[in-house]
Amino acid sequence: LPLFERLEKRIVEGEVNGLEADLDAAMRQKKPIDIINENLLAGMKVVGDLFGSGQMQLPFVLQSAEVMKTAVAYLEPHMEKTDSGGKGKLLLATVKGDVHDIGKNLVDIIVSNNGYDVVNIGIKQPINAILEAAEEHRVDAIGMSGLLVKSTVIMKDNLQEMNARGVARRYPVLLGGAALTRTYVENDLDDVYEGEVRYAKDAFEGLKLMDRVMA
Ligand code: B1M
Repeated sequence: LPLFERLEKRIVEGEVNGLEADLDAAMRQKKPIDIINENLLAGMKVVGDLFGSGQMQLPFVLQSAEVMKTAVAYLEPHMEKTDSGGKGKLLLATVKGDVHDIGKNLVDIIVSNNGYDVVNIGIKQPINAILEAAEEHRVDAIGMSGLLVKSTVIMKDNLQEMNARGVARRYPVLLGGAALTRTYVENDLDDVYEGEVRYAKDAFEGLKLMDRVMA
């Protein structure tokens, strides 16, 4: 198989042997971020479709996710970075009950490579933990990720809880993840939250929103 098709297939098949050599070869032809967006994520999409249609079992999905993570970690040091940090601080968490973190961690990479400080507190984070960390680190915005349909409900609950605690105007909120839609966030959730809530379809939109929050 040609190099880029082989990379996509490595994600689908969860095949890590020879991955680094392929990534080295790929980096001679395109930027690491383009390899992620154009090839590795294409592989994850196939995995999602196969799993969704019952043609792939969960342990294999996990294996694919591990290869994806290994690949991103290998590419990360080669990505372009602005050398100055300190543009602002973003807290990132995957919401309660949800373990999906590949997207959140991509947001972390893109946003922190572009001059922001990121406090990434991981997966399955209840609103208490999110707000405690936000307070402790004095963040400028809170980013929540979640891929399950039920996570979209949790996000709504979280926003309501932030209203109730009187912190909505203090924290602009960025939301992302496959189960969300722009309309749901910009219409429904915008009506719920007393502060600013925005939808990011990908990590780059997350960065753009951070730029807007800090402007
Ligand atoms: Co899960 N899973 N999974 N899974 N999994 C989905 C989400 C699913 C759509 C698959 C399917 O059925 N086709 C489905 C959800 C269905 C639903 O809710 N209606 C599903 C299911 C059902 C489950 C389990 C319930 C399965 C089970 O146990 N029976 C279980 C849930 C566990 C839990 O959370 N409690 C489960 C488990 C897993 C694994 C552990 C095996 C693994 C996750 C490993 C990991 O993340 N460490 C996994 C995977 C890999 C997937 C799919 C196949 C791929 C997800 C992914 O990493 N995509 C996924 C299929 C799909 O999404 N269509 C699926 C790549 C990633 C880069 O995309 O995270 O969307 P994404 O991020 C994007 C944007 O959304 C955005 O930026 C990224 C791109 O730049 N973005 C943000 C994301 N967060 C953002 C935050 C921002 C801004 C942008 O600002 C804050």
